[in-house]
Amino acid sequence: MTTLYIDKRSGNCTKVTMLVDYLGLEVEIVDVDLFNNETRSDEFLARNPFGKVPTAILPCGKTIGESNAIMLALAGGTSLVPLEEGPCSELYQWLFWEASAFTPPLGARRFFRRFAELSDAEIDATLMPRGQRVLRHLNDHLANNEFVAADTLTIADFSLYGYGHSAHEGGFDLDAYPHIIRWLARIEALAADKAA
Ligand SMILES: N[C@@H](CCC(=O)N[C@@H](CS)C(=O)NCC(=O)O)C(=O)O
Repeated sequence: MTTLYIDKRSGNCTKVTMLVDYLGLEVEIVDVDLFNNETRSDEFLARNPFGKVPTAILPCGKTIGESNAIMLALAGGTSLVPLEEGPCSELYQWLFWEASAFTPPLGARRFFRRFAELSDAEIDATLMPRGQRVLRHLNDHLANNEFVAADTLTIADFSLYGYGHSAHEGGFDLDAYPHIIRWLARIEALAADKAA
């Protein structure tokens, strides 16, 4: 069985728990309180020196961090990880883009507004245009694509859902991105179908 260390308030953890629910995987959940510095405890750092959630202990006994790496491990071999096209698969591109470009501005603004309770004037002013740029990019892509990385649902959809669905908590107006709104609803409907 897989053990998952998560804080439910984290969008990076949401990606993984959504996937686990979608696949109906049996996992042991260990709650970690980010805001109580539990990711910085000696015990946690001994397990994952990156000091971040999500962290997973996989059935092989290996411990890994990084939400996208965990999803690749949990969903490998399923239709959610379509790598049949080999180097022409777009999956990795979207997973790397999510971690390097999409989530940093959206996650940071959400953290500063919702959890640190900073006013807009106190938040790094570059985050809003950076966030708007990545939302525009995703919205444009979804204008012609039902899913992010393939013709069907993949882990890239879960990955971008993590901070896409909560972008409004960072002060982003999702009404400006109608294709993202429709895509979020599509992912939620597929997840709800599986749960039913
Ligand atoms: N790129 C990583 C980011 C993980 C991350 O930043 N996790 C945050 C919560 S969203 C965390 O654990 N922060 C605690 C800390 O830095 O002490 C992933 O996708 O898993």
